[in-house]
Amino acid sequence: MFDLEAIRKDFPILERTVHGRPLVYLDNAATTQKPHAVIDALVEYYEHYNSNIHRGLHTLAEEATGRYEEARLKVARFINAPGAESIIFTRNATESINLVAQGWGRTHIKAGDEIVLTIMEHHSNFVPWQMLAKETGAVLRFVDIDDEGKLRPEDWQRFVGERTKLVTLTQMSNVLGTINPVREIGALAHRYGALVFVDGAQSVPHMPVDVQDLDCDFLVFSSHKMLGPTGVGVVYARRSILEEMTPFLTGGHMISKVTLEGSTWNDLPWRFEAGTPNIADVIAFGAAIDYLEGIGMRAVRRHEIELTAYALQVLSEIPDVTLYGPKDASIRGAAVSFNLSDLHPHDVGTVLDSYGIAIRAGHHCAQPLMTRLGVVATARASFYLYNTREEVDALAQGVKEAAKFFGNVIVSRPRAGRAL
Ligand code: C6P
Repeated sequence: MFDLEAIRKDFPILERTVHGRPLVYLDNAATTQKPHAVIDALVEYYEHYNSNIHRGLHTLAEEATGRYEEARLKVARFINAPGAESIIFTRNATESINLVAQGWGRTHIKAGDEIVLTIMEHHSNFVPWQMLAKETGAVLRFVDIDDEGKLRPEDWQRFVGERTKLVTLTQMSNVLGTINPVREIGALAHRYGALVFVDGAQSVPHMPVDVQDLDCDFLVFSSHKMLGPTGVGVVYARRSILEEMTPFLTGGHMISKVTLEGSTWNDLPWRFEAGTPNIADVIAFGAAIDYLEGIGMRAVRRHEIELTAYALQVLSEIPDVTLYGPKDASIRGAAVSFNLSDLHPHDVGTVLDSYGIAIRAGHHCAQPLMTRLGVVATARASFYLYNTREEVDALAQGVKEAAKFFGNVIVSRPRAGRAL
């Protein structure tokens, strides 16, 4: 059963106040709060078995190694990866993308090859490929969106073809909330022998994701966006692809043998984890996955659909609010971007903060998308499993207060903004 009151009690930070008001935390697409179970796992590691892993033979080292590798198994099960050797720990989703762009891209992408992306990509799933294209002479092709912020099948069907070597796209937009048809696009890419890279930074925390069902070649995401600590990212890749990839970082721990003439690499997945890893945070990430599995990802998704539908409804009733992204909450995620007349979203965010409401305002690391929308920035509220309808009401009330506060400067609908 989805017991919202009990869930909220698991998150100590939700008890705090901001500017004398209860915290309303609606910045979950940036990072999420942590339950006691995750915080306790960190403390337990440092108080009871702090040790380096894979190196020592003593009890502490064995305990830490066991728990670290157990977290890898949990991650593999969570996304239904065929084996734990397909799971590599990095620092964040951004590093995960760079690992693939460098480790796979540099050896497999040649001049004239095409990499297909979408206009809604986060900079982290854009800049590494842009760099790779510059280095190799490959061509980037961007699939556009329709008026509701969705990809049009006729567009990606037109863009994917004989020259495509990689299709890389987000499964859920951090700005529009759009959920992309990754399986269908991937099937087309595979027909042309291209690989499929999925940015799951926003999808994996919020909905069931099964890499075998998606039939993707790579999937990346971050622990901190799914109740886990900062400093842990994940690469999932098919084993056969990992076998052929070059290590991104080299040095200790990732080698098999080092001589003056050269080095050979460790087995998978350790070949891609150079140096002492982020042991405590990986173990606590395992606790975050246990927590999410205890609630159930279907239940998380159901709750977010309800909240998003409600948020879209109440925000759309406020005069001068422009909403971006699909209108139907059942086909989108819980990141809701909006603008209030032609106010700068930073001003809206500042007023909301004075009521204890945390949202994000800015370009959300998606400047090409902002350009496409004809805006420089948006305000964004993003929900998670612990958010309530009352918090959505507080958001709507705060936006109305912002409208009142800046009343004198609100003269019309946004000049630059193009509603999606
Ligand atoms: N988006 C947001 O507020 P990192 O920072 O490496 O953990 O995740 C990068 C990233 C990659 N892809 C998508 C779709 C993302 O949303 C993010 C992070 C945050 O929207 C911080 S900019």
